[in-house]
Amino acid sequence: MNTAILELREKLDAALAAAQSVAELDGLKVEYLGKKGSVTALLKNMGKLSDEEKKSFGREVNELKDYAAEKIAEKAAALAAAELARELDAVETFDISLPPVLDRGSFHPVTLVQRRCEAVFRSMGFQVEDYSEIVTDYECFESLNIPPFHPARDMQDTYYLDNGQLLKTQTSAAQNAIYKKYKDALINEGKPIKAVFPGRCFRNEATDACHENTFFQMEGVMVGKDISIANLIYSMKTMLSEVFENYGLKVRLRPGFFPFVEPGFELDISCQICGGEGCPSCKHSGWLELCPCGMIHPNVLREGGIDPDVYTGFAFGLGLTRLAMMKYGVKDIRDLNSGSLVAMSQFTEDK
Ligand code: FA5
Repeated sequence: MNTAILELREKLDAALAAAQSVAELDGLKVEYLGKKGSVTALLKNMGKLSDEEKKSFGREVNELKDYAAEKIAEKAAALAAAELARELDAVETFDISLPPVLDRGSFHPVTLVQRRCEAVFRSMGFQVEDYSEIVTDYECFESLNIPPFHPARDMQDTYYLDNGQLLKTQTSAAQNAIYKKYKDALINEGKPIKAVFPGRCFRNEATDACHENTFFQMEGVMVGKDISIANLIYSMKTMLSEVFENYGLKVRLRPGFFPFVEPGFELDISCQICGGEGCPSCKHSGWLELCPCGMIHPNVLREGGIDPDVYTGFAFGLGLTRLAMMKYGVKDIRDLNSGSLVAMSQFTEDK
């Protein structure tokens, strides 16, 4: 074989052995077999050869062309097969005879605790009411004995819409509508008003382990003749004992000021995370402020169309998100809004 042809063939063999990709092979095809490729370039030397030599040189060049085309195609097929094998290895194998795993998801811990509270209150004869998240200033403040510029508004800064409405800061915003809805049955039929209304609340405030700008409360009211603080304490203790399935649960009442109750209280429960010893979730006090409450202020009853000289009532505003923290041992309230499915799907009791 002609030395130049032999050298070129050896060079091609080495390049083919080193090639790792189809792109490299395409490059080799151009380099060897293209119009300006090395095999075609060999033919330029033909002029210097005798007729006899031309014949055998031409044949050897053609053989080299066929050899190059064949070897490049072979290598391309080998690379494609290796690539397919790699892809197949990467695909997870599965056994089609295994039973299917149906992940049905789970309720959010706040939903679980809300449902539980609703069930307890329903069992005590309360209606469960729904209310909007966008409310008027009248609903959220004025009807609750908080006139414009009242200092109590400072503690509940919120998000205002251009039309003057606002994202409700407290579920108390539904109180006035509830009184108006049920007052006729109270006055004409003597049916006490007993309702709870859970809802999402919004406040423009910095977040920490026990504060969020978006959280849930559950409001409750009972209005009738001779409703007293004893009714309030009984209802709260029953609900909390049922939720925590702890009938020796410790609660304490402290005086608390809210313009829409008189007298007003803060109902705290012993911290269920640290057992009352003090931790960041309870601000190291051993108690968690959970449920402000009190006897409904006469002005609020009157604004709802109910005569405070005839009827009395209690109201409470339970912190549902904090209740979920206590119930499920969630140490940081922000975890509840984190959207982490892994964290939230641990609470599957009511799937
Ligand atoms: C109120 O919102 C009153 N409307 C409650 C009320 C109703 C009093 C009826 C009297 C009669 P307060 O701002 O304290 O009160 O909030 C009530 C509960 O909501 C708190 O005890 C707490 O558990 C929860 N809460 C308040 N702010 C936040 C917050 N930023 N993050 C999480 N929970 C909160």
